[in-house]
Amino acid sequence: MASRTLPAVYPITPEHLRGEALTAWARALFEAGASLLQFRRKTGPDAEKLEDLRRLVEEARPYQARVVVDDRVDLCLLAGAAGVHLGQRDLPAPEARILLGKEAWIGLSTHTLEQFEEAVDLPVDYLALGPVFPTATKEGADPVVPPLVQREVLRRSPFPVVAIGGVTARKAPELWRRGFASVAAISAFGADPAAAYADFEEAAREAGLSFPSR
Ligand code: 3NM
Repeated sequence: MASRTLPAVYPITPEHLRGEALTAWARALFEAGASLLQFRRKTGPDAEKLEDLRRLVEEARPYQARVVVDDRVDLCLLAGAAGVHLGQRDLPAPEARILLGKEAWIGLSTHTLEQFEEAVDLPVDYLALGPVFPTATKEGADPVVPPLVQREVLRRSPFPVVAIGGVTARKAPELWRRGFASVAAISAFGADPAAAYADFEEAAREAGLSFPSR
């Protein structure tokens, strides 16, 4: 499905950003050209998550950008977000697909070859594989996926694969060259998202990827 093509860069919201600070952070990314954003919030009240997510979905609309929600199918439905990114302990992808329908984007996190093998027949649009580098952002992150496993997943995956974990604009070209369709990051976009996005864009151009920006 052409409309399901993943952009080369996939920013994820930092945990600490709330309310207007979060909206401003996202707006800077949409302005800079980001067409896909993940809302990730592990802490705090659900009502606050829903309110912030609704604001992000509104913010994305004029840019025709998509907001995907980490873990939470219920919040995705309530906010009219574009899809959900599932972890290994969330609702199974077939059940998420039943609730969200054909049009929704569904991504799934994988961390091992075994998890990848279980994912290949699932009704998902993309897989994430990570961490590809050490990361301090995710609590209880898995061990770094060995390069051999990365290669095997990239060789066999029927879905586009997103690299995650410790990704920076400097490290992104190596990942695109390995065959990752996209790179996802949190801390790389933390402080100055527009400047970070521009760095990724420049790295992509140097790597010979087409990189639409507004
Ligand atoms: N998932 P940063 S690593 C959210 O391995 C997340 O699946 C991971 O943050 C995985 O870009 C990770 O700051 C943290 O390293 C990514």
